[in-house]
Amino acid sequence: MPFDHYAIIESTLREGEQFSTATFTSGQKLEIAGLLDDFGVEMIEMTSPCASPQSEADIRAVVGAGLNARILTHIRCHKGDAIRALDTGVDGLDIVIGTSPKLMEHSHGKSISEIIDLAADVLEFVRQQAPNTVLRFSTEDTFRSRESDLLRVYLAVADLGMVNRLGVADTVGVALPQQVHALVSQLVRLTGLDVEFHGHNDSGCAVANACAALEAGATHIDTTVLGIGERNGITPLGGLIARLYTLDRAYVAKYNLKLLARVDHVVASICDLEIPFNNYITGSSAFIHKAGIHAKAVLADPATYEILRPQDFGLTREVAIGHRLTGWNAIRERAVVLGLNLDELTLRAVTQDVKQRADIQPLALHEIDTLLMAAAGQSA
Ligand code: HCA
Ligand code: CU
Repeated sequence: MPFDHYAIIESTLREGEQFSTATFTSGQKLEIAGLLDDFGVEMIEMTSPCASPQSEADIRAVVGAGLNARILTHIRCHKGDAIRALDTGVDGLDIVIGTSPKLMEHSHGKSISEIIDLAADVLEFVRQQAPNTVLRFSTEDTFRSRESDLLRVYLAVADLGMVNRLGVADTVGVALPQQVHALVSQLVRLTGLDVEFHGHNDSGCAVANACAALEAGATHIDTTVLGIGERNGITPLGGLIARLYTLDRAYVAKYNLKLLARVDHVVASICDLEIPFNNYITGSSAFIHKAGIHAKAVLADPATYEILRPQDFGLTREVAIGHRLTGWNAIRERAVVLGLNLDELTLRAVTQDVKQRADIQPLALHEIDTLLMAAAGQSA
């Protein structure tokens, strides 16, 4: 099964650093890397050492932290970048070059033949310098590149026999799951190499596209915490986990799921963000049930309306009862919690009272408690 053998390349410390409000201090990078390692991601990708002196020092610090996760850095297809990257002691290099007509014209100005020659030159050089370093070659803006150009580049790179992994990048978040599936399947079939998927979320398909990539045989998925990255970011770590968990909990059993909320909160706070209310798993409303019909069923069996079990993530569900959509089963549950033994008629009467009051303004829990206790006093 494709989902049995995949690895997460966690790029909060690379793609995530490209998010508008992200500027990580060295201490914060070590904290985030440590948390991600405890969570169990297989690889952590860091900003190129060529970005700034601190970026280079931070890679060395994270490499020196002795984590289980392999540490990668992300560089241009450039010998000078590769020399500096190898010198930091990272386990792998993620090399990228644009292949779409737009990036060929405005990013580096090279033709496809020149890209292939450059890739051969750089990859052969890196392989000579570092026979054991894990090497990945990716095209940037893959899904706006011409298919014939992509195949020329990927097949030429695969033929060199120098790289461990090919990467495909939906740089502008334009790809559909079917397109991702078709390209990844083709690369797996034609090259037999590991394939990595990196997907932006501009049009809301980043999680679906990552899932499609895995279905097609991709071995590595790029994520960031909360999905932070350029513009509105990439596949979020929690979103990928939610997607795979709902296919089969076994697919994410290798991760320490109870740490996800902490990871999300730490990165949100460092970036001065609120976790969105509708965030996968850790959003404030992810496990709140409201309508009476939902509340009744969830109280009987949470699986009626819950595909993710909050307790697996160290979280709890909430049944909201102080609103006009409430039902008497939910009110009864509250009475039971309070140790009140009320008959159905009384509970229904309290429920009607709550609905009427909530038409004006939702009630806080303590207000419902007061109504329930008053009803208990009267019926005693
Ligand atoms: C970017 C580069 C990149 C690279 C992805 C990769 C993208 O535009 O900043 O190397 O897999 O989205 O193409 O993040
Ligand atoms: Cu990106």
